[in-house]
Amino acid sequence: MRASKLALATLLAMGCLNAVHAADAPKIALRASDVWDDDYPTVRALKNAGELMSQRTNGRITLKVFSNGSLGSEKETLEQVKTGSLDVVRVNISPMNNICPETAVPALPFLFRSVDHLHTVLDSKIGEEILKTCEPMGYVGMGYYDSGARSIYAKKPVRSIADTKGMKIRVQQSDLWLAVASAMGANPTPMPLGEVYTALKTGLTDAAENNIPSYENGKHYEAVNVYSMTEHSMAPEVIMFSKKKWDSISAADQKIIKQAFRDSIPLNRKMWAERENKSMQVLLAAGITVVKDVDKKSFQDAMGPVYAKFASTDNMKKLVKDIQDTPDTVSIAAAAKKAAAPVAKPAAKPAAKADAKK
Ligand code: GTR
Repeated sequence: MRASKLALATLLAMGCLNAVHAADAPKIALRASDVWDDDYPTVRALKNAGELMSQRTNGRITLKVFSNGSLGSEKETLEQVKTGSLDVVRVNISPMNNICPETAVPALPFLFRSVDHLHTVLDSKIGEEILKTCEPMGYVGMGYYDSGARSIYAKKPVRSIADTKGMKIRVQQSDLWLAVASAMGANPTPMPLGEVYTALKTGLTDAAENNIPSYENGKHYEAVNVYSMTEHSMAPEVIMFSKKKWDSISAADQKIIKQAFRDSIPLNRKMWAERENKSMQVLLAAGITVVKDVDKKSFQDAMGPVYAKFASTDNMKKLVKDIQDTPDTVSIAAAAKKAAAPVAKPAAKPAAKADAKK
């Protein structure tokens, strides 16, 4: 015992402990799930996180990404993550709402004023605090990916809340979304993403709501061809790690894994912005009608009951207020990039012109 303590002390003194740790550290082969295909910004970012983990550990920690929902729907894969049969899942924050109620806050309608506002909040301690509330439920939040703004699509234009009255609309599997659609006067049907195309095609629902890339990539535009820019929610995507698995990983490896996910966020944001543009081009080329003159205020004014029900506890009210009070500054990553960028030289004064005038 004394001898091994002595050996440890010697190793510490020689600075060899890291080398010993690396040699002894176990191989970790992680599995992740995503409902979208390999080209989608969330899947590409997950793969990037995997590459970073692998590079930083000489291939000791790996992440295999199962795309296209091959391991199940978001609800099903969240269950697998809880039991530990799956390590990581990337989902929209909405299917988490019934699991850890604070996650309903960033999905609340008309909460974020801009993408900058959203990024600033998610990058701040508010974003971290919301993720932390899921740990007792079996999920360790690794961070957020972009999901843009969600709008309604149907066979007819939606210009104000009068147009959603009685509309059969598909919503995500979350009580918050049932309440949002009901507040719009619509009849909501919750279902997984994989069933939306058929529901729209067969008329089981008249409408759905999602961001531009989902409307395009899910081919939902083939069934209903009017996209109305209600932009009623900016519910972000989240990456959730199985708490069961997490607790079996050393603190040093946890740090590497979490950092790799964090470092994949700027790439995700860049790819997301590009994808929104690309998807819009595809939709316009397909002859989709995009309605921009939406009376958003008519929707916003109806959301009081949703806030009353879902921002009900003191903590949730505080989160809402803290978010509203957060200024629309650029996100931490963008600010750092801006700070590092060379300052542009001021344009030369038009001295000659002034002189000529004299
Ligand atoms: C998308 C999101 C998916 C899924 C989907 C939905 O924006 O990327 O993960 O949650 O919305 O509406 O089911």
